[in-house]
Amino acid sequence: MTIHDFFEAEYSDSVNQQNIWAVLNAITKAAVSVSDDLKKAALLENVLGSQGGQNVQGEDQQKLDVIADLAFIEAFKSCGAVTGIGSEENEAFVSFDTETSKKADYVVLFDPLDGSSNIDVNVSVGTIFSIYKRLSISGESTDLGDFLQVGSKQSIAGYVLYGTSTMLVLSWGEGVHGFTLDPDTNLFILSHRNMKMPLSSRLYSMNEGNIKECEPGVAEYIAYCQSQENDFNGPYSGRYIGSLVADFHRSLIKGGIYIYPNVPAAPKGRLRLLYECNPLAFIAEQAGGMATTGRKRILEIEPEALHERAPLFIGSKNMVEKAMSFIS
Ligand code: AFP
Repeated sequence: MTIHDFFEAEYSDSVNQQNIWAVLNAITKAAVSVSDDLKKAALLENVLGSQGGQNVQGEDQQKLDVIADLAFIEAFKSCGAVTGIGSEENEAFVSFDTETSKKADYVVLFDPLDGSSNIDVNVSVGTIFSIYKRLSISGESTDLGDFLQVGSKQSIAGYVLYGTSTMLVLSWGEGVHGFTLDPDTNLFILSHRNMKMPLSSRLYSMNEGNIKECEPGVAEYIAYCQSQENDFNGPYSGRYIGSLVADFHRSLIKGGIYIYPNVPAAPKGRLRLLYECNPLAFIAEQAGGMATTGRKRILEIEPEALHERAPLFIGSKNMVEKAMSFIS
């Protein structure tokens, strides 16, 4: 079943169905284009490598960050249902400001190419997105308030994983569903219906290079995972790809916990609340998992800035609860 047919059959809000499908359709189109670019990247000129600049976060921009950003912006702009976007690669939100888009109902926040430092070594990367209903008045330009909504208000959250296959995983608040791109037809086909995250597993995921720098509770939890005195009576396996989407997707399917805590180099965590933590938190909860800062539910944070960061403890419910029990 194609994503379109599944959406038509299962999405229960008939008033908004047509408009929000236009947004999702834009995402599938841009994802196919980015997936193609990634597959051919090493064979094309001017696609691999650094763009030579930094984004608003002070991180090196890869050429593919920019290519993916433009592909998604163009798809959203032309779909007619999006009034503006916020992206990791743009300092301010972008208001589309045509007569049609001023009347459009939705804003989208996204990270066009998460884990892009992994592209040159042929490791999985992803696109993460959040769709919200605008709060501003229809017919006027979108404003910052449309983008600074609490994560629990997301209309649809999801990600595209460009891995051994390209997959789109999403939730509109009625479970989590996964679609695999059929490269022969360029259609996303339902492959994972009603995904559920295992309540626990023996997998933990963290950049352990930071272990001596983080607060004691995090190091104590990792020591617990590595000890003989844990719930499995033996060491867990460590798995860290460095592409959040790929690390999260593994947890969704096999169970596990992913932790990116506060560290001195990133005192509020490294990951961005609005287009990394919130969408994945929404998916995690819909799949029966959990997402917190270590102290507070991610989906209840009132955002204050477009690119704000948050510490993230996400994954299997029992594991996130256990990790939190070590944090004072
Ligand atoms: P990039 O998109 O800039 O490569 O950042 C990737 C990321 O936001 C996330 O996908 C990784 O899990 C995390 O950063 C990796 O950070 P460290 O290199 O500090 O472990």
